[in-house]
Amino acid sequence: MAAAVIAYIGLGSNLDDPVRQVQTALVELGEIQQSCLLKHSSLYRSAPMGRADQPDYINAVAAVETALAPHELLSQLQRLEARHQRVRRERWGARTLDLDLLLFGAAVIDSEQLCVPHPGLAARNFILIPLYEIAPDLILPDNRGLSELVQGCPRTGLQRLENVDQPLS
Ligand code: PH2
Ligand code: MG
Ligand code: MG
Repeated sequence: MAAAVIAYIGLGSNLDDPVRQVQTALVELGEIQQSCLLKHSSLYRSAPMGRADQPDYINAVAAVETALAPHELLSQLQRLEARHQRVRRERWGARTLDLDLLLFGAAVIDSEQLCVPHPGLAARNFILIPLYEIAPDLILPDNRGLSELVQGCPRTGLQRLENVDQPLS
């Protein structure tokens, strides 16, 4: 693979057997062209952010090494979402699979289609805690250490799942 970078991807699902949605998506991330799945976190159950009248989410974070450009990776992620019959109904509403490009190496991108680092990263425990599990020494493009962010992050509503298959282990 030429000039590869490490991208971190947040996975989330709260519809149609969310554990299976996330497990399948982890395997599919490893099948993206010019990319390989390096690591993934445990699966976590998390209380919904946004509307409270929706099921809990299953969340995880994956590290993917890729030679794709950021927008190419984004379109691969959108293809996978579509394969999971993701229908975009409303912002922060229930979904079968959400794949968010959280970080792309040290890149800072602010385009119409893509904002990296993901704007919600520093404020969401269901991203920070799984990310910390696989990349405790990570430094964000703005030079903040992930460990600092995790220290100030409440664990409220977040539970690591112990007894489910973890595709890479
Ligand atoms: N994603 C959302 C809206 N709310 N809540 C949790 N706990 N986890 C998510 O992944 C999530 C959410 C929209 O992307
Ligand atoms: Mg999201
Ligand atoms: Mg999304």
